[in-house]
Amino acid sequence: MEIVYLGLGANLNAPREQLENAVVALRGLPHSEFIALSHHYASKPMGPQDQPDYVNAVAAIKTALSPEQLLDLTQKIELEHGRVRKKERWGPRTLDIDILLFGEQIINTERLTVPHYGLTEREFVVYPLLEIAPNLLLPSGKKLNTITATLALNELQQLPL
Ligand code: A4P
Ligand code: MG
Repeated sequence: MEIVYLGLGANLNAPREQLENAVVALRGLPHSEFIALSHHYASKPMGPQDQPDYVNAVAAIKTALSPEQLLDLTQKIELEHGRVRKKERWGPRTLDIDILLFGEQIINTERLTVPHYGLTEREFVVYPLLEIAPNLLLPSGKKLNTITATLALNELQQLPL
């Protein structure tokens, strides 16, 4: 079993409900155990600014699935939640699930880059991740909590449960 951290984001169609539904679906993943969930965080859009603010969260699971099997299932969850894949990069979405970390694995295939390429630069990933894994070591050996000194909050706001 590997510990996997998943980044969740939504900015359309009642984003907080999208995240809650995503968590229900993640709790039902086969060969996996749901272990932790951060608060929801309101965040300013990265990328095009003419889109609503996002709600982001990070979840942790333990899984015996392979990275590709997990990606198949998280993409299925995205689709079931009405996500329409658009051409515009970083455009609005009902639900986005990113595989942030998969144990200590470093993966570079056509379908998967793990650790997720934006992990350490995105305040809406780093702060919720630190909430559930304050002592996390990245596969590079770097401690995640050393990054916050240089990572602007950019109006990130923890939302009440
Ligand atoms: N893929 C590769 N590595 C991974 C991984 N570690 N996890 C591939 C998940 N998928 C991975 O993803 C495109 C392809 O990436 C997939 O087919 C998969 O094989 P996608 O979800 O279809 O495309 P995308 O999400 O539109 O593109 P991208 O570049 O992944 O966008 P991001 O980085 O997810 O950013 N602002 C705020 N405040 N909060 C947000 O959550 N999110 C985005 C999207 C933009 N702005 C945001 C937020
Ligand atoms: Mg994505």
